Amino acid sequence: MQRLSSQLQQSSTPPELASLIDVIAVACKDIAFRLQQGAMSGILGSAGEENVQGETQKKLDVISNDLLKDYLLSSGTVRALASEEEESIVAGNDKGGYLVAFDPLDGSSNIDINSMVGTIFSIFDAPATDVVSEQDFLQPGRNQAAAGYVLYGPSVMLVLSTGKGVQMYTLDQRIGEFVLTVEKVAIARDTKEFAINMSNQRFWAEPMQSYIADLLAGSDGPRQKNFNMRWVAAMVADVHRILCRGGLFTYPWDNREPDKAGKLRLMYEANPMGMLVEQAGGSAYTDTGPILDVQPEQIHQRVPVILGAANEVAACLGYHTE
Ligand code: AFP
Repeated sequence: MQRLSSQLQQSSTPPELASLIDVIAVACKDIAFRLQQGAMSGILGSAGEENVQGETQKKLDVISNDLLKDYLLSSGTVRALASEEEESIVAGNDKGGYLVAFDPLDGSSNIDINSMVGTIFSIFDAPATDVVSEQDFLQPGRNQAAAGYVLYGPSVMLVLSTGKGVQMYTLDQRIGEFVLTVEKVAIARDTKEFAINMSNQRFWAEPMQSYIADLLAGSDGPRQKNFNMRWVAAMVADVHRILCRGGLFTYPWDNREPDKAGKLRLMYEANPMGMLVEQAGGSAYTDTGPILDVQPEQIHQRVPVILGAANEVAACLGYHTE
């Protein structure tokens, strides 16, 4: 089985980018260990603080954020970083070749019920300028040099794209290394499975209500086939399922907070997942266009998300253009 570092070398990944990805992998192995210790590692429960999103932080949100920051800032490869848990960007090494945006622990409301969570990361080339600012992060996701996530599930998996398709690695606990287990991820164009939080149904815009109603109508309805539904409440786990067996995932705009474009964050959730899904032959859209073409306006910007099987995403978008 090929280890992560040799696979990156073999696929001609720029050495500094390969080194950065390896650092992220090491940091996530450390997070995985603490998660697997559960209650014994004192990581459960709330940290008693709110983050910049106004969300109550779990202890492991704080621990994983601090851990990732330490690893990244001491790697020498990171010019600056942005995190879901940090109000503004954190400057790194002046000579660092990359910018990193990350969600240190996506799905953290699942921690205390021993359900799946993950770390999501997005990597851009550092700017040529002397001084780095938030403005340097505000570039469309199509510019990403790499994107990926680590899913802390029954097995710990690293899923990665450097722009040459999508590969999956599994943590081999015997040697403590990520080894290549899927060389080329491909999402089927059609599906019979969708993921959405149905409890928000009455708050969605009419096109999404109509689209989902037609899925639920099954073989008796206009789609003339039955659909299955899944919702893990961790984007990283729902997207992993789609990369493994297809499907459509959406977290649409809703009118609970009409000024918010959606719940998911562009820079460190929608963009990295959008790169992975597109590189695997799927589609990733907001309700108006490809996620990777969105010009960001601030690092914690939110967007509505519709991603997965290309034909099913097109079918969903069709309700929005009718
Ligand atoms: P948390 O990290 O606060 O648990 O939120 C996870 C998330 O951002 C994303 O990973 C899920 O798809 C989505 O929120 C779940 O949202 P709901 O709890 O509203 O279903």
